[in-house]
Amino acid sequence: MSDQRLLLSRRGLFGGLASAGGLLLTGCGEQLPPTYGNILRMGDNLTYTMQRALFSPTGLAREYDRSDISSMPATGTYDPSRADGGLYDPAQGPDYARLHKGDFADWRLQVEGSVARPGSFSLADLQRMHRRTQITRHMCEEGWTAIAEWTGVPVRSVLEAVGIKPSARYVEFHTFDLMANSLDMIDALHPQTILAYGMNGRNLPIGHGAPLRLRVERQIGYKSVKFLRKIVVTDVFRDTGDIKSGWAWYNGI
Ligand SMILES: Nc1nc2c(c(=O)[nH]1)N[C@H]1C(S)=C(S)[C@@H](COP(=O)(O)O)O[C@H]1N2
Ligand SMILES: [Mo]
Repeated sequence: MSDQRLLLSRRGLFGGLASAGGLLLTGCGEQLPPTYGNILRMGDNLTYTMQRALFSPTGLAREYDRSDISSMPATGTYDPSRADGGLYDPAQGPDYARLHKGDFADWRLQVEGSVARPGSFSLADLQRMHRRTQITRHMCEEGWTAIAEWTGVPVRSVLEAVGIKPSARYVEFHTFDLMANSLDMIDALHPQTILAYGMNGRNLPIGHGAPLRLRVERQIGYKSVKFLRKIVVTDVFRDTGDIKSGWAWYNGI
């Protein structure tokens, strides 16, 4: 409890009123995942509750040495502008093609929802912010794992820059393909949850999510969405696609 209070009440995070009531996990009821009650997602109840009970909210996923870096396949969508690859979105694919052609100079990350100062960030803006590099193991739900080095800005720093409102509970990540995802504040504010623009010391390659992808090191691979275009902070949980397509919303590792 006191850990969470510390984690969530740091300077600068709130752009609205001082009360943090909406963010604190108070009592057992709040330890249930937002998917509670969905019969198809009963497993979430156990994994979410157990993980939250067993692990500190700030506990770090293991980090590796440079010598541990392995090859990593680009999977799922490998280029959102290609109609034949992965989860192509006809509404976003052409935009992605145009931005890619311009070396992402015109790309912006929109940040909106329950925030005091909605706005957008260019790649250069994000690269000027707090930077974190981490070498971690990616674990895909299909069974393979790979180790890579990721460099980016903590989601926390971006949320501090826009100021989340005290009622804010979830952070949604929207992409240039048909993939989207959301995190609760514990995972969104975790120090290893970063928006990565670098991989293994270079710019993030297209196949791995250029120009910006999420890295959520304490959850399974599909939560680390690639090709980001928009972040929406919400007060209530909305299914961004996991549940209607049969996946768990919470999948801690
Ligand atoms: N936008 C988007 N993000 C995505 C995917 C995708 O198809 N589209 N695939 C997910 C899955 S299942 C995995 S395992 C990882 C793969 O990351 P990689 O292509 O960098 O190996 O990205 C995840 N993020
Ligand atoms: Mo995956």
